[in-house]
Amino acid sequence: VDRIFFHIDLDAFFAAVEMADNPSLKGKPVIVGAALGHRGVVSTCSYEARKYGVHSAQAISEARRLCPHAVFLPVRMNRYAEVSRKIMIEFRTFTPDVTQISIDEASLDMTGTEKLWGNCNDAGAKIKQRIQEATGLTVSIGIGSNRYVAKIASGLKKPDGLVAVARGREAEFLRTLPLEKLWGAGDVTRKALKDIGVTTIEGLQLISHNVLASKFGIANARFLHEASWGKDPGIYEDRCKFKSMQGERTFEYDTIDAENLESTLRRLSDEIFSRLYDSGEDSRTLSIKIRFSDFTCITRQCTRLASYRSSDQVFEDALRLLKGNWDGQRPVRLIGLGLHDIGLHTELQISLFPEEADSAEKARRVVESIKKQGKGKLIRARFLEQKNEKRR
Ligand code: TTP
Ligand code: MG
Repeated sequence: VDRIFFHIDLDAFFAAVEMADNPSLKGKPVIVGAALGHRGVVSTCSYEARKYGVHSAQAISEARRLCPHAVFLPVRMNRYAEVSRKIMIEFRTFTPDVTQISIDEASLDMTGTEKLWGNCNDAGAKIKQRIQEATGLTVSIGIGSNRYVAKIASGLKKPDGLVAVARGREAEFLRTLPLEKLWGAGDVTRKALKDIGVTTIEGLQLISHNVLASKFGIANARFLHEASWGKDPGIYEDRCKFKSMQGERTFEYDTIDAENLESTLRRLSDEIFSRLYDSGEDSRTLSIKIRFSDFTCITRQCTRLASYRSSDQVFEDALRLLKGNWDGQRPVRLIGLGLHDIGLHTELQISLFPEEADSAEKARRVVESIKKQGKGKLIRARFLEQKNEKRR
């Protein structure tokens, strides 16, 4: 099949969130970064501020010199993360195949969605409208037959851009761009390319593979060559390979105390699920690891139909695996818990269980918000009970 990818990047993300939250800032140069009077750098700035030469990673003092009348704001990372999560959820209503690249950027596989959303211009317009309605923010979209071309296209008409590269025109599209736009080739690479007489993307397309390889090594040469022809050198491949999150505890003394093992698994479940939740990604595969006193080790895993939505679900499966694989006799030295195949790939299943997802998600949010307000540590009721019992 002919595949189609959308690369979406928010415009002036942190600054745009500040402006959406405080409309009186609209139209003004807004600079988000290190707090007033502190040394540090600009995280980002509104497009109004960019006219004065302000940009990300610049010293705040320099930004202040270039644009003294700008509104300077500190970074509110929790708020941006919250908006980011909301945006990623909206993206997933357009396709289940969303690869989050950074806090404000995602690569969407939109293959086969024409019947739902129309041609790519229509689909792009719908995504823009949806994000605008949900958050008040604008996005720039690049569309292409692979993730690499889509990524490059997304940056060409910022802000509020939409650039679609026609299938079969990838190499031609790349040729029209200056070498600086070749994603993955930074200053150092460009300088080295200049040494061998390459100053344009067309030059890179035409140079002999051997010359390139002798300068950069085979792998880098392949990257540059493919990129210059508008083929995806696999820029997000490592993200598509599914990740794991794991934790483990080694006991001070080898133990056969079932309650101890259980409460350790409980804590590991909370810890790992919390990390998964923060990542905004999903998993439906769990494993436990048990290392016995003689150092032999077993791992067991299970896979659910739908993604884990709460640490209770994680604990439930972990406990079942423990009970099925430990006789209660062999002393345990270490216990571990892992979630696997982590990605953004199980969203379709979530909508099969809307109520379950909703209530677990809500409970989770309450816990998170209490944690953030610093209202003391939330302790599970059963731990309190245990403590009380011991006191009695
Ligand atoms: P970008 O997408 O690179 O920048 P942007 O969204 O502000 O502007 P645009 O995409 O329209 O060019 O980065 C996303 C956010 O990441 C940005 O809003 C702030 C943060 N960031 C930093 O904190 N430091 C940096 O050096 C960069 C580049 C970004
Ligand atoms: Mg951005």
